[in-house]
This record gives sequence, C-alpha cells and structure tokens, in this order.
Amino acid sequence: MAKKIAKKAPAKAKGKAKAVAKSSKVKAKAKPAKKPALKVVAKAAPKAPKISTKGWGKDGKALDGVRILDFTHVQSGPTCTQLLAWFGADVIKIERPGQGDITRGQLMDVPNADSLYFTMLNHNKRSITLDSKSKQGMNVLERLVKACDVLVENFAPGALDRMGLTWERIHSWNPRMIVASVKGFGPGPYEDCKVYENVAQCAGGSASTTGFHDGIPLVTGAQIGDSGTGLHLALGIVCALMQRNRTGRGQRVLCAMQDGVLNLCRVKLRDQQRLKAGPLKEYTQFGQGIPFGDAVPRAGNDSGGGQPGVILKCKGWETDPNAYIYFITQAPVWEKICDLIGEPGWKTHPDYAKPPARLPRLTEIFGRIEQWTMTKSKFEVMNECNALDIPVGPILSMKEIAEEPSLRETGTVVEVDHPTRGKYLSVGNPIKLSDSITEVKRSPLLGEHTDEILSKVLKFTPREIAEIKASGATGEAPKAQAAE
Ligand code: CAO
Repeated sequence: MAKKIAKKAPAKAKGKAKAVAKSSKVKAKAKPAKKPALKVVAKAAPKAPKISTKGWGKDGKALDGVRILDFTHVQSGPTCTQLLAWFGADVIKIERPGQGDITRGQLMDVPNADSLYFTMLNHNKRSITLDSKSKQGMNVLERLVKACDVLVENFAPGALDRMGLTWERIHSWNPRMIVASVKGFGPGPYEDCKVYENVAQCAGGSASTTGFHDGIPLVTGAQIGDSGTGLHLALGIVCALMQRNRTGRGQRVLCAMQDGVLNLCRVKLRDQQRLKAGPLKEYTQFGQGIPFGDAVPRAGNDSGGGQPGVILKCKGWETDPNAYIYFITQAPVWEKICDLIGEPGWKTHPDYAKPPARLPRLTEIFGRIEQWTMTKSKFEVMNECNALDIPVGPILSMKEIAEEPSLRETGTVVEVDHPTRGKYLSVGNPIKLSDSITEVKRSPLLGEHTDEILSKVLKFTPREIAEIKASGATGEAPKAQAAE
C-alpha cells in the first residue's frame, strides 16, 4: 500500500507541474503579462553523497565534524553532550577554574579522584577551564562560539544572559550556532525556578502516580528528570542540525525538565481522561473495591499498558530483596499461563476465561500465580515463561546487571580506565548504530585540554595564550596529568 502511494505521488505531481506550465504559456500568448512571469525552475535534487564502500563502522561516526561548546553541569546537560560525544561530536566542556563541574567533587569514593558521578557523565569530552565572567574569558568564549556548531547549557534561568551570552549576541557572532538549553520549567509561573531531578519528577506527574494508592508519592530510581531530559535535548539538537543543513541558520532548542518527565508519563495523562468514563478497571484498586477519586491514583506495580501485571515473589524472597518477577496476564497467552500454573480449568471457566471476567478477581488470580512462582527462582520463571512466549521481568539487582556478560559484550556496560581513579564500570551508549560504533573514552581531568583547545582549535598565538593565562581567565594549570 505504502509502495503504491509512493509510486503514484511523483507522477501526479509531475502532471500538475506540466499543466501549470502549459496554462501559463497559453496565457502568456493571449495577453502579455505586465510583470515578468514567475520562472518555474526545476529544483535540483540535493546531491546525495556516494555510497561508502568502507566496512561498516569504518567510515567515521554519525556526528563527525560537529563541534559542541559544552556549558553543562550536574546531570541533565552532561548526559546530553555525552551522547553527542559518543556519536562522534567534538565536545569541549567549559569549566570554572579551580572547581569545575560541581559533580567532580560530589559523592567521592576515591580520595583526590574525580567522582563516579562526574566520570560516568562526561566520557569522550575535552575540558577547558575558563572564567566566563572575565574579559579575557569572554574573548575566548567569542572565539569558541565562532568555532562551534552547538552551545549546550543547563544553567539556572537567566545565567547565560547574565554572563553576557544572550541569544542575540551569540547569533550575531555565529548565525549558524544552535543554542540548546535544559531548564526546570518552560515559560510560565515557574520559569525562574532552579530545578533538580526529584523536583522535576514531582512537577512532571511522575511522583503523584508512583507508589501505592494508600502510601505517599514516590520518586523513581530512573533519573527521568535529568537523564531523560538530556536525551530529549539531544534529539532536539540533532533535529536542529538537520534543519540547519537546509536553512543555514541555527536556532534555540529548549527542553524543560517538567515537560520531559510529563512526556514519559503520558500514559498517566491518558488515564486521567479515561477516569471520566468510569473506574480504571485494570488497576488493582478496582478489584479491591476501592473507589477512585478525581485524579489518577498511584497504581503500585500495575502495568501501564492495560494488561494486568504485578510483581510476584520467587524462591528465596525471604532473604533476597530482589527475588521477584514481574508477571503480566496478557490475554493472548492466558491459556498457556493456566496450563503452566496448573489451573487448566480456568481456560473455560466463565469467571476466568475472558479478560473482563478476570478484572475483579486479579488479586485471587495473581495470588495463585505467585504460589507457582514461589517454587522457582526468578531465572527459572523467566526461562519457563519465555519458552511459551509469556513475557515476564526478573527484578535484576544492579550487582546482577554489572556482572551480566551479555551487557558487557554489547558495550552497554563498559569498564573504563582512569588515570587517577583506576578502573571503573560505566553505562555505555544505549543507542547502537551499525555504522557509527561508540568507543567509550574516559572523562577529562579538569582543564586537561585547555592549551590544546586554545592553540589548535581556537588558533590563539603563543603570545595571546600567555596573555590569557596571565589574566587568570583559565585559572591555574591542571596539577594532575593524564597517565597516557
Ligand atoms: N565562569 C564563571 N562563572 C560561571 C562559570 C564559569 N565557567 N560557569 C558557571 N558560572 C556561574 C554562572 O554564570 C552562575 O552565575 P550567576 O548566578 O551570577 O548568574 C553561577 O555560576 C551558578 O550557576 P547556576 O545558578 O546554574 O548553578 P547553581 O549551582 O546555583 O544551580 C541548578 C544548579 C542545576 C539548580 C541550576 O543550574 C538549574 O536550575 N539548571 C537548570 C535545570 C537543570 O539542568 N537541572 C538539573 C540539575 S541535575 O539534577
């Protein structure tokens, strides 16, 4: 079907173009136009590059040639620029002399070494120290703006403007520059607020819908406010780069953390509207006869997809806090579930055979399934269920994930060596491109690349570099040197 449409469309368009050309000729003969007739110029198809003959993954990286002025700190911004760096962008991280990104010194586990908080969010980047509020610092920044394609920042609202880097100024220095920002809130009553992860989870609808209906709101372990927004911002930047290929100009990209969280909670806004039509029958609360209020309640471990699902105990749950499995009573596999748990009669019994009949009995049904899961380890349940195409989710601990060989093989969990902290584990690039292979390189030491960037990227002369340094704009030379 799609093929047919695709074939037909150009033919139609051609016919129309011809018809327009013909009629304008006829008109031109009958009555000469006062104004010169509009020229119909055939639009040349954009010249596509030749198909590479190099092996997959051997022809550079997706974002080769893109240079990022990385003015990010803490988590949301750095996750975004780390992703771009993994795809090949040259990411130059500007850090305040002396201190750098505040996370370098937060949650430290090895004395005098950058924290894991920092190292795990700043791979594949270069670091330059620069006091952006000094005169010489601003001169360097101007040169950087001219040399980069994208400026990414997640300062408090207004901080970039206070520094003197307004959009108008940046655009006048480099009209091609894309300026991408993470803020806590978009325009509105809270736009001036500073925001951290859990604030965004609360303001974006996640906390009010996470937890059990009779408990307090909960935040999730997944950093959906910070890393989630960084991911959204990275997509916005790549789109702006694509548009710039056509328009030649940069633009602003804004991702508010509240919006990013809400985007990830969209099924809950769906349920908010469904409430008008009556109780949410797939919620455990319905089967328990607990009335619904006027806002989406916390749904415990109920599945968000409309298929009833809960977390059940497995063998060893008394001592192992993660001996559990997520179990979904998906309609298409219901009969297999009945056979597996030893309740073949449920396949035809009117109280259990069809999903609507099961909804008020979910507590009883999952109780019976749990009797079965408690006789097996979570991995045994996983194997037996998956052999029958019954989807289940073993609750994997971070220890199990860190030790999982298949995640090491795919580069999702990587071991990285660092000159001052030694070897550590990190999460690698979760997005796999078959022709742009990610190599995870350690995070930079504070100011490690200051000289290199001033001379090789920004082409300052040795004399100019000496002047910049003497002014204090770059702070002291880094003490720790890379061991490479
Ligand atoms: N040279 C000189 N000054 C610098 C500098 C440099 N290289 N880098 C930063 N600064 C200055 C800024 O200009 C700012 O100065 P002013 O307040 O005078 O304008 C100052 O450092 C502090 O910046 P900040 O307000 O962004 O930092 P903060 O620690 O007070 O707040 C945060 C942190 C995260 C709450 C805030 O940046 C924010 O709300 N960001 C947007 C939302 C966000 O990304 N949150 C995610 C955080 S991760 O959980």
